[in-house]
Amino acid sequence: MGRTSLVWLLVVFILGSLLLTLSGKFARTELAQHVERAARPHVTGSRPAAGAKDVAPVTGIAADITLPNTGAGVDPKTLDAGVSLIRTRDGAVIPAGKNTSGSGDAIVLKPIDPLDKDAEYHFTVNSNLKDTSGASFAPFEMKFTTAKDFAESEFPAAFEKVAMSGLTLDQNAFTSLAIGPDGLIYAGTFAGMIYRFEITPDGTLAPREPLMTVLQHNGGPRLVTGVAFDPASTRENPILWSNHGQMAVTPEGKLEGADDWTGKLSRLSGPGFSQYQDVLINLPRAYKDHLNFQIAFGADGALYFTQGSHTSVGEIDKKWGYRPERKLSAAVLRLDVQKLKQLPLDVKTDDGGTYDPSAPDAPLTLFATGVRSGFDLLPHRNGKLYCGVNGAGGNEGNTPGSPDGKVTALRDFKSTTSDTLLRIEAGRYYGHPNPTRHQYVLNGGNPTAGADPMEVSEYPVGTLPESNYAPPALDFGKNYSPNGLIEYKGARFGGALDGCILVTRYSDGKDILVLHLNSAGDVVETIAGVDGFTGFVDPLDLLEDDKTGNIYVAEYGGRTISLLRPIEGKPSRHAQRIKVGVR
Ligand SMILES: [Ca+2]
Ligand SMILES: [Ca+2]
Repeated sequence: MGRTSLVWLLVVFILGSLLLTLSGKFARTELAQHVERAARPHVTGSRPAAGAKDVAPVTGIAADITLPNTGAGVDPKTLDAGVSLIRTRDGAVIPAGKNTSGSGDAIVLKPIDPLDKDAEYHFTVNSNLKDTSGASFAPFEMKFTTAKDFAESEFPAAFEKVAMSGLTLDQNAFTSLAIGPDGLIYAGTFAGMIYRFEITPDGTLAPREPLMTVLQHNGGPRLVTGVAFDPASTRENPILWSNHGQMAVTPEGKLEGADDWTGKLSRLSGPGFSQYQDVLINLPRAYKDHLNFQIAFGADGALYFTQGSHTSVGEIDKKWGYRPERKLSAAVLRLDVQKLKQLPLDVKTDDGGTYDPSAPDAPLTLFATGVRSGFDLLPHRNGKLYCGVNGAGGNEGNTPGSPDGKVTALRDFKSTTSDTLLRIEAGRYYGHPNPTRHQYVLNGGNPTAGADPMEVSEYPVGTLPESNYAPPALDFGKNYSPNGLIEYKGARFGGALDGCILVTRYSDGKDILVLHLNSAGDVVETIAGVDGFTGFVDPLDLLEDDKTGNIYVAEYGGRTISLLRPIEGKPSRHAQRIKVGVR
């Protein structure tokens, strides 16, 4: 066993201990555990949904599950016998890859070849599927029908997915990727260590010892959401910025229960990145998984990141721990590093804090607002700043009403809102209300009795959008969870991917979607089904090595990183290309 493996073992052990200590906080009563053992693990829903029609024949099937036995996940060895997809017409069992997510809350089945068009399939889970405690799943079956008119076409780009051994984490997950001036790949994790990898000549990654600097300076695990290298970094003096917040997780693996004001932006430098400096402290932190997200440096030299919302749709709600929006939440923030003086800068705005982002010399300011959950920011070579946003889940929130009564509050707002791509412009509002900033109207409001752009039909007709509201550049649909964004660079594939935005779709999709832009920066076409871009387990962030065109994908649920290598001269044959109307 090599030295690297020993270091990894040590890391896994330390982390395991940390997590055990942490989860002790959430220990359940024996009675609750007993009640839970009595229940069987079972499927709670699926995508596509039961009875769905016009399903794309290139679909994967995801089943959400409940695992009542504490500590027990899906036993992967039982997936083959316990989960299947069958063509109704002839009972043919469809060859497929079967997987479970790392947090164990889903089963994913991905057919190896596209399904037939206009055919019924049934997806079944039987009692051969077990959790790791040996308990059988309750049987489940659902049927769906594939689309009749489904146009697949060629797309000049294709990739091969290369499995890499020795990268899968235990009790931890990758959240963010960056490439350093030293040619190493850096990966932030939800427990605070930043892993490093050497890129070998064939593109596969070889682990180096991880950086423990963030953990060491914060007395334990931290949820690292973003890592980015300062543009002033050199090979000799790399400077790594990291956004992170309190790591709070339930025994089921849900990121919940964090304390407010625990977000930080920190700078790591020096030999082995051992020098640690908190630059911003007391950033807002939502009860759930919204915090200070990924970092991007703009062409203007400023540092940008999105600060996630504290609520589902603007007003306090139960699922989000009744925590109100803050002056800096649900916004794209801009840090002018030249204006920083004494470090760290305390940016607490309420609860005893006095930071004012609109003060004349404020280093950290509101660049754009109304951005609910923008995990990644992409400054594109076309000069535009893009952000993928997760919409609100259904049945969970409240929207605020305005004190003057002009905007009606919506209590128990039921709708799921769309996931979107935003083109972020200074001073615009993108639709997530925040009463502390006197922003009350969700998305496009409901100005007329007809269909309005991004309307919220629950509002009374006549509810105008906020005056600086900007609609999204693209509506992905619901429950896709667009997260990591990159601009692909390079002339391979005849330039077909050069300048396209690549976005991971974490939930539905489990893939990388290609967004083709026109010269004005509008999305004019979406391309799904590129070879190598499908079948991930909760893909979160991605990265291109510009030298090779290789893409690295952080799979949060898969707890690993996948390598996608370009294949020249062999186009993808099952791409789904959809033209998008420009607004
Ligand atoms: Ca309307
Ligand atoms: Ca990223």
